[in-house]
Amino acid sequence: MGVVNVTPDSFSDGGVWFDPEAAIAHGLRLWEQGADIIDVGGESTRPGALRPDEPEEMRRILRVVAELAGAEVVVSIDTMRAAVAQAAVASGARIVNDVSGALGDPAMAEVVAAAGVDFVAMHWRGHSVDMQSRAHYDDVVADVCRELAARVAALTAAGVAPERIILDPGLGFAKLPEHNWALLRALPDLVATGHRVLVGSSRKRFLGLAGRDEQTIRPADARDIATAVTSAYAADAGVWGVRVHDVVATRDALAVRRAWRGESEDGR
Ligand code: PMM
Repeated sequence: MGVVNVTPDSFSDGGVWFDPEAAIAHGLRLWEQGADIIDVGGESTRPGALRPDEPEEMRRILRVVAELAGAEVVVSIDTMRAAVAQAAVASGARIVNDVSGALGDPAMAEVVAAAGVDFVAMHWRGHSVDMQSRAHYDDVVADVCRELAARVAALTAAGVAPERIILDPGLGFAKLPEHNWALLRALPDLVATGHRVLVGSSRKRFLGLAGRDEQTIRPADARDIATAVTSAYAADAGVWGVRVHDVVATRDALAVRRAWRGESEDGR
């Protein structure tokens, strides 16, 4: 899954693809580079971020979704708003990626159930403005698995088919670095739920800190090698997808993994 943030303020690429034309061109480029899905988002979720209002979020994403979908690209819409999800699906999006797991908008589960599309339910504890104050766990793996299971129960009760639900541990969302690493180690537990699993480690701060400290942390634009390594390990753990900014690096990592294992190309 390649990332197209149509935002002025995302932590890793904020502002670069804010112009719709640039965002569309970027999505097409990531698709040509071998992404299987392009994830279009109009709201930054960086720690401390303030939310755009709904008309502004719609304005940012709708043309980008429509043009990419019109070019036969498989598009997911990264939104916490039911109305935005609904409009994006009407414009051709095939997956709704909700970092709040349908907690952010009480209408989301019903909209997704009615649309009959895939739904990414990410682990989330509250909006970005103060989410890091919620990074408290007894046992991060058990707590995240339990809170995700509660989302699955709520979604299926609203009519979402269980096989449509993709689970995501929500790396960096109300998580400290040690929480992210524990969740990555426990990916097989999430895979064992039988749901498809998506992982979003790309360019996140904890990867900048691997083997470094606060003084020597890799900047966001120097975290793509670290990201690609996590893509290969995530594939080993059996995940369905990885959400990344640099598609070429992850495709390379996955090609090396396949060759190492004596597997053939996956056809794209
Ligand atoms: N992370 C971000 C945004 N959307 N969606 C899913 N499913 N999982 C994630 O980990 C995730 C996400 C934040 O990263 P960005 O600002 O680089 O897009």
